Amino acid sequence: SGRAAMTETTVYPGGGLVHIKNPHLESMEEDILHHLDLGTKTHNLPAVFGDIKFVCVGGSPNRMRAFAQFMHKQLGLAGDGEDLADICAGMDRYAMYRAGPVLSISHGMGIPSISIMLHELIKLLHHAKCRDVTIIRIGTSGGLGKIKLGTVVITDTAVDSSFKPRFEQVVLDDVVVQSTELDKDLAKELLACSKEISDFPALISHTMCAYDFYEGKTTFGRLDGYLKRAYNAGVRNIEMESTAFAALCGLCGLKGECFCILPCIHSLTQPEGLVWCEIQTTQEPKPHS
Ligand code: R2B
Repeated sequence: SGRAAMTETTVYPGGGLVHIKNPHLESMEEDILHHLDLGTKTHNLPAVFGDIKFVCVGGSPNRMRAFAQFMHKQLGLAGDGEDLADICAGMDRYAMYRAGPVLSISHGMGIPSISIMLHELIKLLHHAKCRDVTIIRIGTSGGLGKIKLGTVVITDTAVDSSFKPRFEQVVLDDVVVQSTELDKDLAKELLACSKEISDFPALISHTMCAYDFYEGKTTFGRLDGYLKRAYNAGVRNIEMESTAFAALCGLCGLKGECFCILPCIHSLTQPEGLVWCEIQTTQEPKPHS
Protein backbone atom coordinates (compact mmCIF):
# COMPACT_ATOMS: atom_id res chain seq x y z
CA SER A 1 0.00 0.00 0.00
CA GLY A 2 1.02 3.65 -0.14
CA ARG A 3 1.81 3.55 3.56
CA ALA A 4 4.35 0.78 3.15
CA ALA A 5 5.86 2.51 0.12
CA MET A 6 6.29 5.67 2.14
CA THR A 7 8.46 3.99 4.76
CA GLU A 8 10.45 1.98 2.23
CA THR A 9 11.40 4.74 -0.16
CA THR A 10 11.85 7.73 2.08
CA VAL A 11 15.49 8.64 2.74
CA TYR A 12 16.12 10.64 5.90
CA PRO A 13 19.15 12.85 6.43
CA GLY A 14 21.42 12.64 9.48
CA GLY A 15 20.64 9.05 10.47
CA GLY A 16 16.94 9.83 10.68
CA LEU A 17 17.18 11.65 14.00
CA VAL A 18 15.45 14.96 14.64
CA HIS A 19 17.94 17.82 14.77
CA ILE A 20 17.52 20.73 17.14
CA LYS A 21 19.49 23.87 16.31
CA ASN A 22 19.80 24.84 19.96
CA PRO A 23 23.33 24.05 21.25
CA HIS A 24 22.22 24.52 24.86
CA LEU A 25 19.44 21.94 24.85
CA GLU A 26 21.62 18.95 25.77
CA SER A 27 23.08 20.68 28.82
CA MET A 28 19.68 21.55 30.27
CA GLU A 29 18.80 19.68 33.42
CA GLU A 30 15.16 19.52 32.45
CA ASP A 31 13.16 20.50 29.37
CA ILE A 32 9.52 21.23 30.11
CA LEU A 33 7.29 21.02 27.05
CA HIS A 34 4.88 23.39 28.70
CA HIS A 35 1.89 23.48 26.32
CA LEU A 36 1.99 19.72 25.74
CA ASP A 37 2.06 18.96 29.48
CA LEU A 38 5.14 16.76 28.98
CA GLY A 39 8.74 17.01 30.15
CA THR A 40 12.07 15.20 30.26
CA LYS A 41 11.96 14.71 34.04
CA THR A 42 8.28 13.91 34.43
CA HIS A 43 8.01 11.49 31.50
CA ASN A 44 10.18 8.77 30.01
CA LEU A 45 9.92 10.21 26.50
CA PRO A 46 12.00 7.53 24.68
CA ALA A 47 9.89 4.76 26.24
CA VAL A 48 6.56 6.43 25.48
CA PHE A 49 7.25 7.99 22.07
CA GLY A 50 10.48 6.38 20.74
CA ASP A 51 8.65 4.24 18.16
CA ILE A 52 6.61 7.05 16.57
CA LYS A 53 7.07 7.12 12.78
CA PHE A 54 4.26 9.38 11.56
CA VAL A 55 2.99 12.59 13.06
CA CYS A 56 -0.23 14.07 11.69
CA VAL A 57 -1.12 17.59 12.71
CA GLY A 58 -4.33 19.51 12.07
CA GLY A 59 -6.27 22.47 13.42
CA SER A 60 -9.03 21.14 15.62
CA PRO A 61 -8.76 18.80 18.64
CA ASN A 62 -11.91 16.88 17.70
CA ARG A 63 -10.75 16.29 14.15
CA MET A 64 -7.37 14.98 15.34
CA ARG A 65 -9.14 12.67 17.81
CA ALA A 66 -11.36 11.37 15.01
CA PHE A 67 -8.26 10.90 12.84
CA ALA A 68 -6.48 8.90 15.58
CA GLN A 69 -9.59 6.70 15.98
CA PHE A 70 -9.68 6.21 12.22
CA MET A 71 -5.97 5.22 12.19
CA HIS A 72 -6.55 2.90 15.16
CA LYS A 73 -9.13 0.99 13.11
CA GLN A 74 -7.09 1.11 9.89
CA LEU A 75 -4.05 -0.36 11.67
CA GLY A 76 -6.16 -3.13 13.22
CA LEU A 77 -5.09 -2.24 16.77
CA ALA A 78 -6.75 -3.93 19.76
CA GLY A 79 -10.08 -2.49 20.89
CA ASP A 80 -12.39 -0.14 19.02
CA GLY A 81 -10.22 2.95 19.65
CA GLU A 82 -13.22 4.94 20.89
CA ASP A 83 -11.68 5.71 24.29
CA LEU A 84 -8.29 7.07 23.18
CA ALA A 85 -6.83 9.32 25.88
CA ASP A 86 -5.70 12.89 25.21
CA ILE A 87 -1.99 12.81 26.13
CA CYS A 88 -1.93 16.60 26.61
CA ALA A 89 -5.23 16.85 28.55
CA GLY A 90 -3.51 18.39 31.61
CA MET A 91 -2.72 21.60 29.73
CA ASP A 92 -5.91 22.14 27.67
CA ARG A 93 -4.05 23.88 24.81
CA TYR A 94 -3.44 21.16 22.23
CA ALA A 95 -4.83 17.63 22.01
CA MET A 96 -2.58 14.64 21.27
CA TYR A 97 -3.63 11.05 20.57
CA ARG A 98 -1.65 8.04 19.53
CA ALA A 99 -2.58 5.07 17.35
CA GLY A 100 0.36 2.65 17.12
CA PRO A 101 3.25 4.48 15.38
CA VAL A 102 1.01 7.44 14.47
CA LEU A 103 0.76 10.54 16.64
CA SER A 104 -2.19 12.85 15.94
CA ILE A 105 -1.97 16.40 17.33
CA SER A 106 -4.03 19.56 17.01
CA HIS A 107 -2.27 22.87 16.36
CA GLY A 108 -5.03 25.48 16.53
CA MET A 109 -5.31 28.27 13.98
CA GLY A 110 -2.53 30.36 12.51
CA ILE A 111 1.25 30.58 12.56
CA PRO A 112 1.81 31.54 16.23
CA SER A 113 -0.29 28.60 17.41
CA ILE A 114 1.27 25.97 15.13
CA SER A 115 4.75 27.38 15.78
CA ILE A 116 4.44 26.90 19.57
CA MET A 117 3.13 23.37 19.10
CA LEU A 118 5.83 22.44 16.56
CA HIS A 119 8.66 23.73 18.77
CA GLU A 120 7.52 21.46 21.57
CA LEU A 121 6.62 18.54 19.29
CA ILE A 122 10.01 18.63 17.55
CA LYS A 123 11.82 18.71 20.90
CA LEU A 124 9.62 15.82 22.02
CA LEU A 125 10.66 13.76 18.97
CA HIS A 126 14.30 14.70 19.63
CA HIS A 127 14.22 13.79 23.34
CA ALA A 128 12.38 10.54 22.51
CA LYS A 129 15.16 9.68 20.01
CA CYS A 130 12.60 9.02 17.29
CA ARG A 131 14.02 8.06 13.91
CA ASP A 132 12.76 8.48 10.35
CA VAL A 133 9.69 10.46 11.28
CA THR A 134 7.34 11.79 8.60
CA ILE A 135 5.15 14.71 9.61
CA ILE A 136 2.03 15.59 7.66
CA ARG A 137 -0.32 18.52 8.18
CA ILE A 138 -3.88 17.42 7.44
CA GLY A 139 -5.59 20.76 7.37
CA THR A 140 -8.50 22.66 5.97
CA SER A 141 -8.10 25.43 3.41
CA GLY A 142 -9.91 27.61 0.94
CA GLY A 143 -9.58 26.81 -2.76
CA LEU A 144 -8.54 28.96 -5.69
CA GLY A 145 -9.68 28.23 -9.20
CA LYS A 146 -12.37 25.86 -10.34
CA ILE A 147 -11.38 22.90 -8.19
CA LYS A 148 -13.97 20.25 -7.29
CA LEU A 149 -15.27 20.67 -3.73
CA GLY A 150 -13.62 18.24 -1.34
CA THR A 151 -10.41 18.09 -3.38
CA VAL A 152 -7.25 17.37 -1.40
CA VAL A 153 -4.44 19.78 -2.20
CA ILE A 154 -0.97 18.33 -1.59
CA THR A 155 1.47 21.20 -1.17
CA ASP A 156 4.78 21.14 -3.04
CA THR A 157 5.83 24.59 -1.83
CA ALA A 158 4.29 26.84 0.78
CA VAL A 159 4.37 30.49 -0.26
CA ASP A 160 3.75 33.73 1.63
CA SER A 161 1.24 36.45 0.74
CA SER A 162 3.63 37.71 -1.97
CA PHE A 163 3.75 34.17 -3.41
CA LYS A 164 7.40 33.72 -2.37
CA PRO A 165 8.68 30.42 -0.90
CA ARG A 166 9.76 31.98 2.37
CA PHE A 167 8.79 32.26 6.01
CA GLU A 168 9.60 35.55 7.67
CA GLN A 169 9.68 35.41 11.42
CA VAL A 170 10.60 37.98 14.01
CA VAL A 171 13.17 36.37 16.32
CA LEU A 172 13.76 38.82 19.18
CA ASP A 173 14.62 42.03 17.32
CA ASP A 174 15.62 40.36 14.05
CA VAL A 175 13.61 39.32 11.02
CA VAL A 176 14.74 35.83 10.03
CA VAL A 177 13.82 34.40 6.63
CA GLN A 178 13.61 30.64 6.13
CA SER A 179 12.93 28.45 3.11
CA THR A 180 9.54 26.73 2.80
CA GLU A 181 10.20 23.91 0.36
CA LEU A 182 8.38 20.72 1.27
CA ASP A 183 9.34 17.17 0.39
CA LYS A 184 8.48 16.79 -3.29
CA ASP A 185 8.97 13.00 -3.34
CA LEU A 186 6.60 12.64 -0.41
CA ALA A 187 4.08 14.85 -2.23
CA LYS A 188 4.27 12.51 -5.24
CA GLU A 189 3.88 9.45 -3.00
CA LEU A 190 0.80 10.95 -1.38
CA LEU A 191 -0.67 11.74 -4.79
CA ALA A 192 -0.02 8.13 -5.86
CA CYS A 193 -1.80 6.94 -2.67
CA SER A 194 -4.80 9.12 -3.51
CA LYS A 195 -5.12 7.37 -6.87
CA GLU A 196 -5.48 4.00 -5.11
CA ILE A 197 -8.70 5.25 -3.49
CA SER A 198 -11.80 5.73 -5.62
CA ASP A 199 -13.40 9.18 -5.75
CA PHE A 200 -10.48 10.88 -3.98
CA PRO A 201 -9.76 14.03 -6.03
CA ALA A 202 -6.24 15.28 -5.27
CA LEU A 203 -3.70 17.56 -6.88
CA ILE A 204 -0.22 18.94 -6.16
CA SER A 205 0.21 22.71 -6.09
CA HIS A 206 1.59 25.67 -4.19
CA THR A 207 -0.27 26.66 -1.02
CA MET A 208 -0.43 30.25 0.10
CA CYS A 209 -0.17 30.93 3.82
CA ALA A 210 -1.96 34.00 5.18
CA TYR A 211 -1.17 35.62 8.53
CA ASP A 212 -4.78 36.34 9.43
CA PHE A 213 -8.16 34.91 8.46
CA TYR A 214 -9.89 38.27 7.92
CA GLU A 215 -7.03 40.52 6.82
CA GLY A 216 -5.13 37.90 4.87
CA LYS A 217 -7.24 34.90 3.96
CA THR A 218 -10.87 35.83 3.46
CA THR A 219 -10.91 37.59 0.17
CA PHE A 220 -14.44 38.78 -0.38
CA GLY A 221 -12.99 42.27 -0.49
CA ARG A 222 -10.23 41.35 -2.89
CA LEU A 223 -11.63 42.19 -6.25
CA ASP A 224 -8.43 43.84 -7.45
CA GLY A 225 -6.79 40.94 -9.28
CA TYR A 226 -4.88 39.61 -6.24
CA LEU A 227 -6.45 36.19 -6.59
CA LYS A 228 -5.59 36.07 -10.27
CA ARG A 229 -1.96 36.86 -9.42
CA ALA A 230 -2.00 34.11 -6.80
CA TYR A 231 -3.48 31.66 -9.31
CA ASN A 232 -0.90 32.63 -11.94
CA ALA A 233 1.85 32.05 -9.34
CA GLY A 234 0.67 28.43 -9.04
CA VAL A 235 -1.38 28.79 -5.85
CA ARG A 236 -4.46 26.60 -5.64
CA ASN A 237 -5.34 26.92 -1.97
CA ILE A 238 -4.96 29.32 0.94
CA GLU A 239 -4.59 28.49 4.60
CA MET A 240 -2.76 29.85 7.64
CA GLU A 241 0.01 27.49 8.80
CA SER A 242 1.95 26.01 5.89
CA THR A 243 4.97 28.35 5.72
CA ALA A 244 5.76 27.93 9.44
CA PHE A 245 5.22 24.19 9.15
CA ALA A 246 7.50 23.85 6.11
CA ALA A 247 10.23 26.06 7.58
CA LEU A 248 10.36 24.26 10.93
CA CYS A 249 10.29 20.77 9.39
CA GLY A 250 13.08 21.76 7.00
CA LEU A 251 15.26 23.14 9.80
CA CYS A 252 14.99 19.94 11.85
CA GLY A 253 15.49 17.36 9.11
CA LEU A 254 11.90 16.13 9.23
CA LYS A 255 10.17 14.92 6.08
CA GLY A 256 7.24 17.28 6.00
CA GLU A 257 4.13 17.54 3.87
CA CYS A 258 1.02 19.68 3.88
CA PHE A 259 -2.13 17.98 2.84
CA CYS A 260 -5.14 20.31 2.83
CA ILE A 261 -8.77 19.49 2.23
CA LEU A 262 -11.05 22.06 0.70
CA PRO A 263 -14.14 22.08 2.89
CA CYS A 264 -15.94 24.34 0.48
CA ILE A 265 -19.64 24.89 0.77
CA HIS A 266 -19.76 28.41 -0.52
CA SER A 267 -18.14 30.05 -3.48
CA LEU A 268 -17.85 33.52 -4.90
CA THR A 269 -17.06 34.18 -8.52
CA GLN A 270 -14.45 36.86 -8.94
CA PRO A 271 -14.68 39.33 -11.83
CA GLU A 272 -11.62 37.61 -13.30
CA GLY A 273 -13.56 34.36 -13.43
CA LEU A 274 -11.69 32.88 -10.47
CA VAL A 275 -13.66 31.19 -7.74
CA TRP A 276 -12.80 31.68 -4.10
CA CYS A 277 -14.18 28.96 -1.90
CA GLU A 278 -14.21 29.43 1.84
CA ILE A 279 -15.43 27.54 4.82
CA GLN A 280 -18.72 29.06 5.98
CA THR A 281 -19.54 26.74 8.82
CA THR A 282 -18.12 25.65 12.13
CA GLN A 283 -18.52 22.08 10.91
CA GLU A 284 -15.06 20.60 10.28
CA PRO A 285 -14.74 17.97 7.55
CA LYS A 286 -14.67 14.37 8.73
CA PRO A 287 -11.54 12.35 7.99
CA HIS A 288 -11.80 10.40 4.76
CA SER A 289 -13.05 6.87 5.39
C1 R2B B 1 -7.71 26.77 7.67
O1 R2B B 1 -8.83 26.92 8.40
C2 R2B B 1 -8.52 27.75 9.54
C3 R2B B 1 -9.25 29.07 9.42
O2 R2B B 1 -10.63 28.90 9.30
C4 R2B B 1 -7.03 27.90 9.55
O3 R2B B 1 -6.43 27.15 10.58
C5 R2B B 1 -6.64 27.31 8.28
O4 R2B B 1 -5.38 27.23 7.89
